[in-house]
Amino acid sequence: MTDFNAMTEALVSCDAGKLTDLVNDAVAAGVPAGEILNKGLIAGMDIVGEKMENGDMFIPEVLMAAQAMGSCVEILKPLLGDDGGASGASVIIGTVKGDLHDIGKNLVAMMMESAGLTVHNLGVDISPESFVEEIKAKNAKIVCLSALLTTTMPAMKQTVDAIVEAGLRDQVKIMVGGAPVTQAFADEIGADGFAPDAGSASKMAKSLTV
Ligand code: B1M
Repeated sequence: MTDFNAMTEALVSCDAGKLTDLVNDAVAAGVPAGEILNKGLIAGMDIVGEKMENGDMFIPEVLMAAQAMGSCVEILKPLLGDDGGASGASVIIGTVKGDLHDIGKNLVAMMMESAGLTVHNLGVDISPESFVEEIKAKNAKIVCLSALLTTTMPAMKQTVDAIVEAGLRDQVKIMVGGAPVTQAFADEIGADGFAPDAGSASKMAKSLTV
């Protein structure tokens, strides 16, 4: 039986080598990639978050844990495929201005790519002006905004407002997500959709392109 606790422990202790071995072993044993992601990696990251909050882990260690998780997400990437069938519509995704968190945003991008969408991952700390420029440059049909900090949630509203001001609101659907984001917040800022995780974000993007 797969020992997900060993994975969370390896992640929390920033032991990238051990974590990679455990993930490879689980894959070889036929454990579904989504289960490895949720029960091993995301569960481990939640513990990292608690330790960070309590002052038991500091930024350099959290970064090491994040890098270890990122390497394992790369292993799981080809196995996390969706059922395809999307239109190939152009999607831009980025973490909003002031926010450097990208693991969840990259997972969302990956799931959307697997679902057949053409995803342009802009990165982190993306200003409202850059989102507007990229909508035009990539002829985007969906704009995805990610935020992990309560302090950067207002940048989501600023981005929606900038899209309205640029006269592009009717051309794009706007989706928002990230740990502190809620459906109520999405409604409040005038987004078209909120998804709590990468899987549902991918499904929602597909439904918005129909
Ligand atoms: Co940061 N951090 N961090 N951090 N960090 C959190 C978010 C925090 C909750 C930790 C804590 O205190 N418990 C806290 C935020 C508190 C708050 O605002 N309420 C916090 C803080 C305070 C900070 C700093 C301010 C710390 C400091 O400097 N004093 C600082 C801010 C830097 C900045 O952004 N300007 C900071 C820095 C960092 C690191 C750089 C060290 C690192 C990020 C590395 C990286 O991303 N490359 C980091 C990390 C790793 C975390 C935690 C531990 C993990 C985040 C993560 O990757 N989770 C996090 C605690 C936690 O979340 N438990 C924490 C795993 C990931 C798969 O989940 O990102 O939620 P998540 O994504 C999910 C969903 O949210 C959703 O799907 C994803 C997959 O299912 N989703 C979407 C995400 N985007 C979506 C978009 C969608 C739809 C769904 O549609 C468009």
